Amino acid sequence: MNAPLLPARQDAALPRHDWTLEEVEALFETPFTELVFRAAETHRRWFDPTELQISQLLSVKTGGCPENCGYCAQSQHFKTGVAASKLMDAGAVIARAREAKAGGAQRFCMGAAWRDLKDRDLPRLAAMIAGVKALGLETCATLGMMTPGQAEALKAAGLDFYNHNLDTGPDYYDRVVTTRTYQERLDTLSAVREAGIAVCCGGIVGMGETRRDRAGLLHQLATLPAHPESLPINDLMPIPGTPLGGSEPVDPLEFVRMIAVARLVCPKSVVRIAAGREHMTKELQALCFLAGANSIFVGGRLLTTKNPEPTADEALLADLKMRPMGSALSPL
Ligand code: SAM
Ligand code: DTB
Ligand code: SF4
Repeated sequence: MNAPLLPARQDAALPRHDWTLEEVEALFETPFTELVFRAAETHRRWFDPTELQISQLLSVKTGGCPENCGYCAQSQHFKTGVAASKLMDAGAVIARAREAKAGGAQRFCMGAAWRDLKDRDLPRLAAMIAGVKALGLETCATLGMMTPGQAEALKAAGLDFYNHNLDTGPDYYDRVVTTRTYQERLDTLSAVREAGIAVCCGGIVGMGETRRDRAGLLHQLATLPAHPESLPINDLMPIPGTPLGGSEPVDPLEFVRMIAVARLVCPKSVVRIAAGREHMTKELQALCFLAGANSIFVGGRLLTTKNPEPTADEALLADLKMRPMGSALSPL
């Protein structure tokens, strides 16, 4: 009999697309030290565990969104005090991207509070994307739903990544947002993938969902035809005035479990601690990095909420002796 190509433990780190929900739930039930160890092992199989992918966000069109996502400061359905503004000029966005690059960002993510993309905005978005790309940054956008033709236009402009989150498991989705369906999210993700843009897709914990719902989200991601290149896990930033503004915080160890299971079911994805680092200790973030997280947002602000100050993140990376990774654009 031929010897296996890889020792058994490394075989376990190979990407699979046939996960069952029960298998994903079982990972969540694994004793904590065992789960984190297995996730760390898988992390090392595909990445240098001392490296972090560094992204920075800018809200290029804030507020007034017609969707009713129960967590969001920018929905026009809720009184959150966020003023609506128009789409920024390309030049102003490019200037902010230049600052982000000087601050150490590798990827610049442009977010708009839209239900969907309108063709009339494509020329300005294309100019923005091309200008940011020309600075030597990876480009990412999150602009709501889009059609295959719109995705192709953004790809032609130089878009590297598109962020479009499934947010939670399919069974909990209707409790969070009712103005669009899970299938519409999946359709946009296919348009992004078909256009040759890398997919950034993840979700949020802390919205009152169960562990099964969290497993449901990761099961959806792990059974996509291709795993997302970027997988953001957001810890809910509770926004007063939204239906989820009074949600109970998630146990920090449960957040670590979410990161570890994401690493195990999507082994080659870059897993980001997205929103919520503002409320996390450095010890919790270090545990997340040990459990397989290898990306953060930097820059003091997310879209409408706070992120750690750059000096705090510089200190965090120095304390942990971690450093920025090279491009995360290699195909899965
Ligand atoms: N409108 C577009 C959309 O919904 O796809 C793009 C912007 S939207 C703000 C991007 C993602 O940010 C959401 O899908 C959600 O996962 C995350 N997000 C929004 N508000 C959040 C909050 N208060 N806490 C944590 N994550 C949040
Ligand atoms: C993602 O998963 N998280 C980012 C980005 N993709 C667009 C957004 C976080 C938003 C946090 C709440 C706010 O700042 O309004
Ligand atoms: Fe609009 Fe996106 Fe906020 Fe939902 S998450 S309300 S789609 S900006």
